[in-house]
Amino acid sequence: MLRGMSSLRQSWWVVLGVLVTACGGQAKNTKVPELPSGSRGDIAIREQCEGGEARALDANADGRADWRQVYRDGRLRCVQADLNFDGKVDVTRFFASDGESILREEHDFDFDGKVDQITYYENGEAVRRELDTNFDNRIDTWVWCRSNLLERTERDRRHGGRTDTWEFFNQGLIVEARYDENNDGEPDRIEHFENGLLKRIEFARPGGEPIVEEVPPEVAGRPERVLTCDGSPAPGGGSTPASEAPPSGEAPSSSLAPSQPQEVSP
Ligand SMILES: [Ca+2]
Ligand SMILES: [Ca+2]
Ligand SMILES: [Ca+2]
Ligand SMILES: [Ca+2]
Repeated sequence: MLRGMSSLRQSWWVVLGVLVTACGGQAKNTKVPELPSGSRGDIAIREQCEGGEARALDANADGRADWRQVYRDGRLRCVQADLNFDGKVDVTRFFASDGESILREEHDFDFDGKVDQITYYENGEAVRRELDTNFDNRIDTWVWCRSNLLERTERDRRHGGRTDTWEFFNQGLIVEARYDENNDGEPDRIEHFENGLLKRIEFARPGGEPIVEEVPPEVAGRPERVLTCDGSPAPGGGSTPASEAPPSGEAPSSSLAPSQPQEVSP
């Protein structure tokens, strides 16, 4: 059971890794992807991709635009890319009024025309991420990050339409996980970790003190690892908290720059 919880925690992260890998395929663009439900971001920003001065580019020189840039007052505010040349936008990047600072990025990893991940940036660093890990067009994982290390997550593990798991991290290493096992919207099982090892579990009891169960090291399973915001390997191997600040989270390098693009009419 304990190990089951541990593997559950890491399983969605493996999903993210698969998503990122899937993106590595190729890049065309006419249709803008749908946003999944459950996103907590400001969707007004999507207007940045409309109007303005649009430039369309043809990255694979097949005579069809697969790349679109939208400028306002001479500054770049939106880039849309069709990475697999199927006519649907797969990556959209939004920029602040300076035309350089990235604000938000949307990815459609499985090329079905629906956004699967939204990443929010502050000062060039990814600070928040929303994922639809099972591709049902509903966000099920909300992630908060600092210096590319996990800080906090909320997850809808059962894909029932509401949060049932809350996790808290210290420099990417889990310290507490709360689960709503009986599906009443409130956590009723709280796991406490020390140095990544499960130490104690509290079971909530209606109208009474929680039952606390100490977890002996021999049944605690393997220690959790440091988790990064972008799924990349943690600094220092990831088995202990990072002792120094890791490189700040850079924008995912989803090869947003077409090689030798040829301009075509928007
Ligand atoms: Ca596409
Ligand atoms: Ca999708
Ligand atoms: Ca989902
Ligand atoms: Ca509950």
